[in-house]
Amino acid sequence: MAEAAEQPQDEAPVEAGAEEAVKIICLGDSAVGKSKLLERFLLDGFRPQQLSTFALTLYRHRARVDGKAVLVDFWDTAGQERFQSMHASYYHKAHACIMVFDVQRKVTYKNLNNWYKELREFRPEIPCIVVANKIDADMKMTQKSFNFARKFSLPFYFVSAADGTNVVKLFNDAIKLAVTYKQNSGDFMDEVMQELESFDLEKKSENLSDQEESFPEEKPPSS
Ligand SMILES: Nc1nc2c(ncn2[C@@H]2O[C@H](COP(=O)(O)OP(=O)(O)OP(=O)(O)O)[C@@H](O)[C@H]2O)c(=O)[nH]1
Ligand SMILES: [Mg+2]
Repeated sequence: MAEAAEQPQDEAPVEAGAEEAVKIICLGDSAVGKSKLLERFLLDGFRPQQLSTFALTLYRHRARVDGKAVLVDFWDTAGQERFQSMHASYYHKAHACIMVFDVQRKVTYKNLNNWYKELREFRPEIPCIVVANKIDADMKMTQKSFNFARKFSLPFYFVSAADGTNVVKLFNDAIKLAVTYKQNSGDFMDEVMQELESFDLEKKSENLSDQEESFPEEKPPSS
């Protein structure tokens, strides 16, 4: 069962019982169905009406991968342009990405180029799944070839949040990819971040020991 988390966090802490924690982001234009897909997966339901996501909604989910308990933070981001300034935080320390378009609106497919470009600026190597949503509304679309995924060698799924087609498979595969990525991460940006963080820590502890040394030892008062 999922819980809506209140505050965005940098990285999910590995809670008691969980052996791994990953962050998965859902990206794509407004109204392509990101929230509905998450709702279908996490709550196994679909309500046709809902407000467009305001900035961000976080969901925490517990999963099992190869017998290990995994804590998953899903970041259901807002596709509306007015939330552009939030994007850097969406990508920060993400381990996998689900990029959605709406088979009924060509512009949302075209805009994958922009989403993908931005994703790669922030996260050059994380796994990314391309998702064609709303196939229930037009099954003929599954006969069409969408070259975007092939061009970048990305996995591609036809799904429907409305009737549930492929939704469980999509999210379970995304979780597996995120865990594998985190465990084998040779991501250059991750390494740079880790270096910087430990460099900062070293500097702080050096400063601390300098200070310690400069304090004269306390002597008992003489007399
Ligand atoms: N027919 C059909 N409609 C869908 C499907 N998924 C979503 N919708 C509809 O598309 C609309 C937008 O869905 P949302 O999930 O709110 O879209 P979103 O991508 O989260 O949009 P933002 O939060 O604005 O970024 C809603 O009216 C849904 O009912 C689907 O699989 N089939
Ligand atoms: Mg939404």
